[in-house]
Amino acid sequence: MLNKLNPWKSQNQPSSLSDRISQIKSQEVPAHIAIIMDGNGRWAKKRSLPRVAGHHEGMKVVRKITRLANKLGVKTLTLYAFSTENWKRPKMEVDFLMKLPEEFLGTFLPELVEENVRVTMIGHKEKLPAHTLKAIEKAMESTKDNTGLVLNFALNYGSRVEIIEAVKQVLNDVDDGKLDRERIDEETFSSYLMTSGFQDPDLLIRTSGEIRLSNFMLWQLAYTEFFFTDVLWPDFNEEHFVEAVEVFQGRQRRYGGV
Ligand code: V07
Repeated sequence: MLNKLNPWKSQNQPSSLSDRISQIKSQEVPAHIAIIMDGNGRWAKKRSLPRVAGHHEGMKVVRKITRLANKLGVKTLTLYAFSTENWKRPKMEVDFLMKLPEEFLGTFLPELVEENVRVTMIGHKEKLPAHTLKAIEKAMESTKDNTGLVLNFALNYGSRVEIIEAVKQVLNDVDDGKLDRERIDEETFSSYLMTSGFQDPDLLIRTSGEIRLSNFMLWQLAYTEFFFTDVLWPDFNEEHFVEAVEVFQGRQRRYGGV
């Protein structure tokens, strides 16, 4: 690729990751990136390992990508960690997954605090085990005043239920006279969703070759750019993330003029 920043650099030489990062930062960086982190089970199967080994490896990738997103100046990173459908998996797998937030935060929370990252969550808290919720609430509390990257975990999240709950709340507020039905527009309705206060994602990444949304942020993704890759989430690295952002910026340039 042509190196626009440094004309002295050989143009046949591949750009280093740090060059690509500087290049990205000199352009418009997607403010909100959402990721469907798929392919952990398949990664494990390929290695004859139990599925949970894939989930554990996937958790390490979350750290790497969080650091990089923060470095790039991304404002919000939403990660789909557990869907409402995932309860149907074997109990031992669900139990393992529900321990990952504690493990992740047990070692990574000090760095998140240090790096000015704010931890948030969307999804239904009620069904989560107490130990899981406790760890997440501690992280949210100790990072609530941070002003850097917002690291938003979607946990026990499903978009259709989110929309139905929002409709019910809108109806309640209309019945109670708190909301004028004529004032219901896109912005008002958005404020009833779990993502109230977040801007819509600019870029959605889904790993592992599946080309579908799987009930993730259906309303919020209406105008989002999609990046699908065959790479399995545990194999997803800094280069892959940088590539997704480069592709996003390329698309912005192409229709940016009109
Ligand atoms: C989970 C690892 C990533 C791949 C996808 C499935 C498995 C990090 C968290 C997490 C959640 C909340 C929080 C801090 C960390 C997590 C689950 C699964 C359920 F505050 N990774 N990860 N939670 N996986």
